[in-house]
Amino acid sequence: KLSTEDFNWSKYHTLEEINNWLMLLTKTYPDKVTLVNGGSSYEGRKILGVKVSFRPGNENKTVWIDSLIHAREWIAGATSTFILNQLLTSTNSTIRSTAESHDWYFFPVINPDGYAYTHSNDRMWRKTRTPYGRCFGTDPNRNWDYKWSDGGSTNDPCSDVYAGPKPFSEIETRSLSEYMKGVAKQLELFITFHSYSQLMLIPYGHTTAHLDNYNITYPVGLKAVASLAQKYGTQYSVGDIAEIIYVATGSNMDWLKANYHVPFAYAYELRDQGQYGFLLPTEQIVPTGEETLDSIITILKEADKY
Ligand code: ING
Ligand code: ZN
Repeated sequence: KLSTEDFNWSKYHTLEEINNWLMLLTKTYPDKVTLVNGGSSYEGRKILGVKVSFRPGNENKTVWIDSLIHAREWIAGATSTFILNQLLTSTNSTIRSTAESHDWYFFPVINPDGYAYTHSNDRMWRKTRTPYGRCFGTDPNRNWDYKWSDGGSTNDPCSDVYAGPKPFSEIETRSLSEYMKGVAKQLELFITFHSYSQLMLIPYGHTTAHLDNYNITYPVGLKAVASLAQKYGTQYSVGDIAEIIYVATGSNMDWLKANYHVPFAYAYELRDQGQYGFLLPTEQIVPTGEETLDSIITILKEADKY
């Protein structure tokens, strides 16, 4: 019989393994973990997530964590599932109190078709799998309806940063956005995991102008990356998307931040800085998860003051 013990962080898992583990969690922690359906994909898969609440019924400050909007960024999914597991099983008192004083939404694989394709056909696939002429896929992090196609994307369906024929052309982004609308008002913190480069990115991607509460989110980001560095010395930089990597429009983070004013929103570019890139060795999954969780605990310690 399958148990949650059969899932581990010594390897990268397939979509099926991740989804089976999420379903197992709801059976193992029926009063704390609820399976939620965030939407669907072009090829008919579900975008599965879980809601975690240790004090159901209360209106707790809520954290959103998603990953694998880009299929090849495998460490992103391994990190979000690692953190989810720690929140449920850790006996460390700081982790326990952070876990139990918030509600959590986890969506480990928000581009399920692309992720399945990185296992079956092309390890370096990034986009969805919708056919567009002789090419496939839209960049799901260029397809959201805020400043859509306003820089840092293309109208070429063969490009890895194709914005799609129109905003929310992809069922993945359209259906997940509908789900997010329902929970957005409760969110204190939004986190989306990407790889790689070791950066902590703050909205927005269309402009280097600082967002309204940059004077709070930037220093909190600096504290977060300082705590991230403590265990393994991993160095991150913090800044605006447009300032510290490149102009990029149509991301899920910018759409959420612009429409719902979620106080804290960060996109992580996880390990490494290019030595292995998307092919981060499995030995680095656990350390990446640990240091990233440390940074999230720091963010919440600060964010809860506001
Ligand atoms: N980087 C992200 C990308 O979509 C990003 C950076 C994050 C842009 C959040 C906008 C918003 O290009 C990778 N590696 O995918
Ligand atoms: Zn990415």
